Amino acid sequence: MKTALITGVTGQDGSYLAENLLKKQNYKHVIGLVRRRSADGVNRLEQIQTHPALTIMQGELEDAGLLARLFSVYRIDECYNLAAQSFVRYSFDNPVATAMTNYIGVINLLEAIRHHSPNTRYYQASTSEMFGGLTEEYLSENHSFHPRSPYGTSKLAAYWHAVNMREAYGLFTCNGILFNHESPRRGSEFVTQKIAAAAVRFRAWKNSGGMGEPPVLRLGNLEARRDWGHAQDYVEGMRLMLQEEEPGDYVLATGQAHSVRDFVELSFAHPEVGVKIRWKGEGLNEVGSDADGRVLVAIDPVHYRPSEVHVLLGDWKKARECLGWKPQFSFEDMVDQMIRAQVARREGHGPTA
Ligand code: NAP
Ligand code: G4F
Repeated sequence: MKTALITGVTGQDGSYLAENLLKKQNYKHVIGLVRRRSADGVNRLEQIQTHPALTIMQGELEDAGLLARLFSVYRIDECYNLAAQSFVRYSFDNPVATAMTNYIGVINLLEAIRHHSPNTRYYQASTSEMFGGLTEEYLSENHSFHPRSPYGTSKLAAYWHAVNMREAYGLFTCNGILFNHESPRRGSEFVTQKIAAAAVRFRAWKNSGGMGEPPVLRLGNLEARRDWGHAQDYVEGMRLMLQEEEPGDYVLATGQAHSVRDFVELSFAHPEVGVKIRWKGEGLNEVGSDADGRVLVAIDPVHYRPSEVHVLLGDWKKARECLGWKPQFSFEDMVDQMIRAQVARREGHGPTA
């Protein structure tokens, strides 16, 4: 019977991972690290908040002393480090805060493990952003890195720190190099959730009689392509990595890329929304309209990034062969789930996150 610590438990992945572990027979205790908020920040834990095997502890990755105490007091078998400043756009304006959580926080955690609990198995939430998106190739664990944002550089530093602790001190550290994964619990500023919310906002406008102008979805780069999977599949992959005999680094991806434009078209074409988007114009002047010529999508350069990650496409062969991992949700299933969850939320009968 194991004890697991999840940092970032209030996030998209952390909440799914906590549910995943609590459903398994062999976890007697799941500890979730939560940072203090001025308002309630545990919406995504609605379904498990009162589970007897879940303990919520307050703390942040920047607090080395707290982490040391945590690993001295509890016998933690597995540590999943999912806490991060995870929004790429924000990292350009806030590089130091991003590095403090995403890199220094990882040093703090691994020092606590090294000194107080060297047998703890450690999962590091690494990312396809480390590759930088300058090539159309399928990206595997062996591909070189070229991060294109302060977020990417902070995550790459953390990646190498986890590898170094494995090589220097024999710690059981794994990097999950995860490509984008989404779900109804995705944060509202990420492009997929932003699009799903906008499509459903348009549906509400239409259903209430369509008076005045429809709401406009303002986006940045429509041509960016991502290998989008479903978060519930990916948290299972994280768990599997820590069950292996030897530590290692694994890509989790689907092997299919879609553009932001594809995501818009599919979301608005969803049966709940029912609009075929027609594109007109170029660059900053491009707009997406409905059959009556009403503008529903426009470009706002504020969403462009100083340097863009153009395309990410993952090769997940190692995860398939070594972990037996395989994504279960298709891209279309995921979009469908996100739209339906937005509809339920808007109509007041869905989970709040
Ligand atoms: P998310 O929804 O943004 O969740 C991030 C979590 O980290 C939240 O619980 C957040 O707390 C917590 N956190 C932030 N700063 C913290 C700090 N200083 N101390 C303690 N906790 C802190 O992210 P996600 O999508 O679940 O992603 C999970 C991890 O995987 C992240 O490390 C992310 O960088 C990485 N990743 C994500 C993807 C993806 O596509 N989702 C792909 C590759 C890698 P609050 O709730 O208080 O904000
Ligand atoms: O949804 P995004 O903000 O996700 P991004 O930057 O790919 O990062 C996510 O995935 C990473 C894994 O590769 C994680 F490590 C990271 O933590 C995070 O979860 O943007 C996706 C793409 C970008 O190319 C962006 O330029 O969508 C483009 N985009 C176009 N318009 C937009 C918008 N992104 C956002 N957030 N908002 C827009 O209006």
